[in-house]
Amino acid sequence: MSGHFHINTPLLESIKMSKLVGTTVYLKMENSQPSGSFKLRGIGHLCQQLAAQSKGVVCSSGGNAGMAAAYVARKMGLPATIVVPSSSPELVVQTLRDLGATVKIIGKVWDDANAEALRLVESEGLTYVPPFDHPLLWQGHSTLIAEMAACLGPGVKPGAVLLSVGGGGLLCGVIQGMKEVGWTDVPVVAMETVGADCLNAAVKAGKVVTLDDITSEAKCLGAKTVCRQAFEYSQSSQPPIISELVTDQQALQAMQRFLDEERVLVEMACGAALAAVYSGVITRLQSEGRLPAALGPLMVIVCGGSSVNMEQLSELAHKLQT
Ligand code: PLV
Repeated sequence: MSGHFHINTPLLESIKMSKLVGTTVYLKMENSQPSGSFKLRGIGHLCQQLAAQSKGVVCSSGGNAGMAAAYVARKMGLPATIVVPSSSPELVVQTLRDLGATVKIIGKVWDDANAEALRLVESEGLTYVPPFDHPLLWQGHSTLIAEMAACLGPGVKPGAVLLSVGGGGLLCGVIQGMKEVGWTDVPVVAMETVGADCLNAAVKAGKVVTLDDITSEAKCLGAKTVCRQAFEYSQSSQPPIISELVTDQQALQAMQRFLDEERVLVEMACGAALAAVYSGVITRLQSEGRLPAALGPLMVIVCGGSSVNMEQLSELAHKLQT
């Protein structure tokens, strides 16, 4: 993937988290991508493949996919229209405008915004940039696993990979990358918040299901239906996927603790993954025998932080009363 837009992000050891779980914890700092999240990997790749001759791109997004699409379009000299739901914070809309995008606020949740984006593809002839459901996105996201493997060195396998799930694009990319580097026996802990739990609901039902509504504050995880490929991966055991939930309160507490201890502000979508460490999900899985007691290094994907600022953080704290 030559001439790409994303950067090779740092892999940092967290002393405090390592102490807490009793194994080395590595943080893959995707929040340090120029657009603020891992989405730049997949969307950069997709746009390079599909949008070179385009008259413009349109992306439906809870925030981060839109920021990545707007960033890439700007670099490619293309106009970008980003459709976000009304649940997206004002700071996201402002960032998108700063990136030169046209912003449309449509509907209550991402699924509503997506219907409008698809309409614009038809009526305006724009190139559709999906936020999570496309093989080119997964191929782009998979590069983060190749980077991790290169950092760990030959022959070193992690104990588990920890990430959060919205529509499942990150999960698909990570699984693809893990297959490529031979980590098919390494479990993936897939985190969602209660109320934005489309993968967990599908795993429980044994089929893809559509949630009635998104009631979690982790709006960037707020897809009502998980993509089919992510569900299919969850049904295979190579690698095994463990789907777990935390509450919004736990995700928020994780954000606050990460800010205090690691000096990095991330958003709720990312707090969901961090909460697996801070709220004891990893140690519970070990005690249940679903993760080995002697766990190898834990790889945590710090997926993003562009949908939050200090004002937003205190609003969340107020709303969730912690
Ligand atoms: N956010 C998507 C989908 O929203 C978006 O439009 O930006 N972590 C962060 C910081 C994210 O922004 C997202 C997705 C995820 C994790 C989950 O990734 P996914 O959707 O590929 O599972 C509705």
